Amino acid sequence: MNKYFQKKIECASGKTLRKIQDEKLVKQVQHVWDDVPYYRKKMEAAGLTPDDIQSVDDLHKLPFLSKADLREAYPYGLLGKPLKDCVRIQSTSGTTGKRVVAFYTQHDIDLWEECCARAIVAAGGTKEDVCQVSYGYGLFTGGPGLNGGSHKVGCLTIPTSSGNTDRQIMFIKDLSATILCCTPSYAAYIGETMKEMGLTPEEIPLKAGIFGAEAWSEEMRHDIEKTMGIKAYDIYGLTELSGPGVSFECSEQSGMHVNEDHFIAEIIDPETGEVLPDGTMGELVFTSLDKEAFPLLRYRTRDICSLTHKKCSCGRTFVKMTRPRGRTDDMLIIRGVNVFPSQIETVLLNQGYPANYQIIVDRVNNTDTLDVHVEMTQEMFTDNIGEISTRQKELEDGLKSMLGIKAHVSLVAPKSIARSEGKAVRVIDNRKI
Ligand code: DLL
Repeated sequence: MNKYFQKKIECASGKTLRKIQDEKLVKQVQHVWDDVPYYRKKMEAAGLTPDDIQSVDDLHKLPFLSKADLREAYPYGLLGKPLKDCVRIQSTSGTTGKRVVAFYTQHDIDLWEECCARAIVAAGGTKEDVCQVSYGYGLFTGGPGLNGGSHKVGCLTIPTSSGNTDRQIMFIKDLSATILCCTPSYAAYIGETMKEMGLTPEEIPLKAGIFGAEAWSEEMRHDIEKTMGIKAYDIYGLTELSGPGVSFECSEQSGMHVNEDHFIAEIIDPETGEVLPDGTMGELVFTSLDKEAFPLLRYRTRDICSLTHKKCSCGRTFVKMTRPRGRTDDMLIIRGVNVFPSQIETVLLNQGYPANYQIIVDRVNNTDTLDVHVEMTQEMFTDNIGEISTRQKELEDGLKSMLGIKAHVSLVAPKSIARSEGKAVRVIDNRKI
């Protein structure tokens, strides 16, 4: 049976949704024009006034906003409300430059938590459930977002945050947690540890997982589902737009429904900015329709995916986005060829390896090199050199046919690659150092 947190809106007709978006967009454009001088200047530079935006059909006229704008406007330049009306900030880790600091009014937080509640209910959550939130808490949006969503659904919430894996497993067992929320790489690690403890899927009380915040593959989903005996749902979001819950997966597990009453999604050609049709891969762009404190219009996420309006068996009418295959800034260009870490992961998992790997890119004698360190499972582990080199060759062949370029594979001992409790760091690009 399909369940909804807010059925009326989640299953609204296309016409109703469109009307909501038209009305909210007009209001939001007026809001940024009146209250965000940075945005007003951008609109003026594009020769626009709020009158030019009468409906979603006019969205394409608005200028894009990018991470560079956020950096330039840091920290208050994009604020849409006086600070006295804001109640919280969240922030990104800032590994690639200045942190993004996003501001929230209480209204913004309520809507964000509702989005997360929709995701939890779509994963089968009810007030009978025990929801363990193992995303990091604090400045990162994962913990606070899912925590708030879990409260709204009425689940008993266990706010473990990330880390201390033995304690995570203890709570799952002792308090019979039924839903686990964390990054997919941490879920894989928790699953691996459970297996080592001798726990079978039948002995694990979990029934569902809500995993996101980083790119992961279908193969990784199957592995986690098998180890824990659960159904694993994807969830997407970014700090700039609120956090997790911008989109979420339903029982069909084939892409994530965008909460279209709050966000308009577009796919553009990252080079030209041209809006692309359904089914075409490109850069995801979002317009937030109700954010008061940090309203972003046509924000370029740098995530690569496509959209589909195909009817979904769950009954929701929201457009679906495919799982992001990576980010434009994640994409490695190796000897002129575009390579996404997710493509490498697919080959590894298809050949029975765990998702514990590291990609090392370097430049030697002016030529890019691609080395992939892959962990063997305990069952594969051997000191038979011949067997290892046969395996390495098989992986190199698989990578060649997936990527079109040669990669060098090194098989390494089980447990020799560091595990992640949050977002995994898979790529070391020495060319940038
Ligand atoms: O990662 C918000 C989040 C928390 C989403 C918990 C889901 C669950 P940021 O730290 O700002 O926010 O990072 C946002 O992470 O632009 C994507 O590149 C990536 N990302 C988020 N969810 C997914 C996903 C949170 N399901 C950036 N699949 C985004 C692939 C994802 N990438």
